[in-house]
This record gives sequence, C-alpha cells and structure tokens, in this order.
Amino acid sequence: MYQLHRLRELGMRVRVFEAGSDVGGTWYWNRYPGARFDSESWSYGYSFSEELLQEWEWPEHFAAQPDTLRYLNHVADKFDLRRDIRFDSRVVAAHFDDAANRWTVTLESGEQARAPLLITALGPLSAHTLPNIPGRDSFEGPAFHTARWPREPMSLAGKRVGIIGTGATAIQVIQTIAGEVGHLAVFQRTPNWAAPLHNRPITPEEQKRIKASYREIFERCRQTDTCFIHQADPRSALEVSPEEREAFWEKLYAEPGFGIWVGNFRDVLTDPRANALASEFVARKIRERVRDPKVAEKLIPKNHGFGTRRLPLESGYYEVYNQDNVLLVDINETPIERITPKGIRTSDAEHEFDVLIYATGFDGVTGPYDRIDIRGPGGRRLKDDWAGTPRTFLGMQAEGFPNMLMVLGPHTARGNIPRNIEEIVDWLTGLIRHMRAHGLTRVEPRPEAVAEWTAHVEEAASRLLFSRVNSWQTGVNRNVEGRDVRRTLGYYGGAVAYRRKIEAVAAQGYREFEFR
Ligand code: NA7
Repeated sequence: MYQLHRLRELGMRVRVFEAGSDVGGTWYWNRYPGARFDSESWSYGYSFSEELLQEWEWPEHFAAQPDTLRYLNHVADKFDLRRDIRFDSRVVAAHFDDAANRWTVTLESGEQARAPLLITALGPLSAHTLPNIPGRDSFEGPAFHTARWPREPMSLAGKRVGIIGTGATAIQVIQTIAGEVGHLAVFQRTPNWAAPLHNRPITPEEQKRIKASYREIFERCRQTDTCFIHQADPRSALEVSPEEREAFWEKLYAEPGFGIWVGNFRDVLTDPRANALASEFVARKIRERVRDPKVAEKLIPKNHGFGTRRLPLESGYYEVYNQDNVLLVDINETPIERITPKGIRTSDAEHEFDVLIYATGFDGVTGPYDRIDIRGPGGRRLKDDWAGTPRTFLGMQAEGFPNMLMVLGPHTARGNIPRNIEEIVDWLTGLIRHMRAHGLTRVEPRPEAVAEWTAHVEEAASRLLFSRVNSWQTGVNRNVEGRDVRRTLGYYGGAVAYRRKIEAVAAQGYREFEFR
C-alpha cells in the first residue's frame, strides 16, 4: 500500500494484484481469536503521514487484529488506494520478456498484465502450510489453518477442540479460547520460550502523549538494530553480579513487549553461556506458573535457548495448563498416527474433537516466491536459483531477474516490519526516480555485488545463536519438500548497518547495479 502511494507521487501508473478480497495482508488473513501485535501499536503503524498519525487512535498498547485491519482500511481509504488494487487476483506466474524488456504477470484466472517494472510485496509469512499427516482430509468437523480462519462467526463455546502447533500463533489462540471451549487438546512438537506481553488499553492521557512524541518514537526505532523501541543493553550478562542479572531480568519480565528479547543483555542472543542463564531464568518462571511439574517440564524448551526463535509474547498462556479442560499432548512421546473422521489418533489414545485447528505456520520468506512461477531472461527460474538458499543484493533484487524489485524480500533487515517496509519502499522509490531521471529502463544487480552481499548476510547471521536453530526464520519447514535445511533468510547485521549500506549505495550512484 505504501509502495503504491509513493509510486503515484512519481506520476507512475501502478496496478496492484492482491489475492485477498480486501486490503490488510497478514491482518486480512489471520483472523483467529487472539490475533494481535506483539509490538507496541504506536511504533508499528505507518510513519509517513503526520496527519494519519494524529487522526488515528490505537485503543491498546498491542493492537488486536480487528483494530489493525480497521487501520489498514482507513489508510486505503484516506489515500484512495483501492482504485489501483485488483482484489481476488492471485498471481501465479511472472515471466520476463528479454527483447521487450517487460514483465508479464499471469493471474489464476488466466488474465495477464504487462509492465516494465515488477515489484514483489508478498509478505514473509503469507504461504501457510498444513501438516502432512495421514488422513488429514478425513476429519468430519470443521478443520482449518489459523491463517484461513472461517469468515462466518463460529462459536467454540463448549466444543471439543484440538490444536496442532505451539508457535506464536498457537499461543495467542490457546490462551484466548481455553476459557470458553469445553475441552482443548494442544499437540506440541517443540515447546517455545514465551514471555508476558503485558497489554493494556491506552488511556486518553497516554494517547495525547503518544501523539505528541511520534517523532521521538520513530527516531528511537531508527537507532535500534531491530527498529523496535527496545535496544540491547550494552552490558554482558556474564559481567554483572548474579543479583544484578536477576534484578534486570525480573524487570524485563514485568515490562510490556519485546524488551526481554531484543532489549536484553547484549550477549544473550549470541553467547551460549549468557543464553543458558537467561533460559534458566525463564524456565524458572514457567515452573512457577504451571502447577503440574511434569507439564511444566514439557513446556520448557530443551533443544534451543531462550530467544533463538521469534519470541512469542503471551497473556496467561502458561496458566491455561492449570485448567482441567486443557490437555498438553507431547507428540514426541506419543506421536500422531493419523487424523481420523472423529479426531486425532496418537500412539496411545483416540482424541475426539468437534473442531481441529492447524496452527502449523508458514513456508517463511521464500515460500511466497516459490509459489509463483517467476522466470527471468532465458526462462531462468527463481525457484531453481533459490532452491538452496536465496542470493540477492540488499534483499531488494535477485541476480538474473532484471526490473524485479522486492519489498521485504530475503536478506533485508527485519524486526519492526512497518519500519522496515517504509525504509525499503522509500529506497526503491529513490532507485526508480533515479532511473526515470536518467532515461534508464532496465536495472539488475552486478553478480559481484550479489556475491558480496550474500556472503555478508551469511556471515552476519552466523554470529547469532538463532542461526543454529530450526524455525521459519532459518527457512526450515518440514511440511514443505526440500525445506529441511537451515538457510539465512534475513539480514542480521542490524537495521542501522543495513540502512547505512543502502544509503551509501544510493549516495554513490547505484554503482552495484547495471543499468540500460
Ligand atoms: P510457527 O512459529 O512456525 O509455529 C508453527 C507450529 O506448528 C510449531 O509449533 C511447529 O512445531 C508446529 N508444527 C508444524 N508442522 C507440524 C506438524 N507436522 N506436526 C506437529 N506440529 C507441527 O508459526 P506461527 O504461525 O505460530 O508463527 C509464525 C510467525 O507469525 C511468528 O513468528 C510471528 O512472527 C507471527 P515445530 O516447532 O516445527 O516442531
């Protein structure tokens, strides 16, 4: 939406193809109960329009999905974006015609459109995946992925519900529905570390203060490596006294948002010893909150350290397991054998359900690209090029795919997504402006620039503990063929370094690109 807005400013004709029936992307598709920001609302909207900032009121510090969807609709209306968006238009192919210097985009309906420039804004988490479990289609009741929650109102009150997965999504669903369902069985393969969100409504006084300080808020986001308001503490967890460490962690655990993740001691996410101490602290919290010690142990990750996967934030998640109507099924102990017409059969029991929920995640970052047949000159397929790992320059262009520009592609800095999006869109808009000013019609990164950036991306990721752990962030999704090997899908050298790099490339006249 922001890219459309910026390109219009250049006087360009733009056509946006959107698979959904309306605007919203992630917040259009993910309508499951409890879906909400884990990021401070007031740091997570668009920053480009002062008027928009001043007129919009976030009701809560961490906005719920309906509010975010309302916000994105408001933005679409305010900037009159809909007239250039074609909804219900899933793109299935994009082929580059070398001689004509044009992309041809094909929709599911067979319709085609041609344009000199193709911009992908596919979202890193839009290709949802279902588990490959025998009998999956045999279940007689409603069964759906969280990203395809039924649009018509559906009450879960008193129902027997089974949910597969315990990622950020599942945690939001579980804590939200546990109080109303008759019975809830959670099928867990890997427990995740989670910490309290501490959400609450924004008071009128806070609203005023927020509106008066947007410039400072966004300036602060510019200074942190994740673009969140939280910045890592410069101290090492290992150099402070145990009392000091404990006090700091207690404080972080009691504070809202991602502070405990990205505002922790500087080495918690890089040094295994510091990480082990932080993990032990959070494990203790879980043990305190879950009454049955056996269940508590199952909920404590043993094979990955705190924060080495995207940290889900929770509101009463652990206490859910103290309820009589909630059962945690560790599928490592009792594997799922099949889905049956009545529910789920594990190695030791038949679980009967009225509703089955798949909170089984996404084929992250490259998945949405793999699902489109993208071909460059000579029929070169992006999917083949990226079969091992993606190769990009700045995460904004792939080698061999002229005039295809990516918003939030692989290898860009990621954290506070709207901040990342605005930065990339502004930069791409600058590149396009440069091309138009110089009469250039074709852009492609130089192979040596791609090689250098890709190597730098790999090197930066290797310093973080998360790159040794399987997750969507490291490109592992065992429900997708060939996606069982870890890859580097983001730039983890920090948003500040990323910005410095992209600004330098622009300031020096885009020398890493070949233009025609
Ligand atoms: P995640 O974080 O990828 O979580 C998916 C969950 O589903 C995770 O617990 C998986 O277990 C589980 N899963 C996936 N496939 C299976 C099968 N076949 N059997 C059992 N369990 C399975 O996705 P989310 O939607 O929760 O969150 C994605 C992002 O959205 C999140 O990081 C935020 O940025 C917002 P596993 O861990 O693979 O063993």
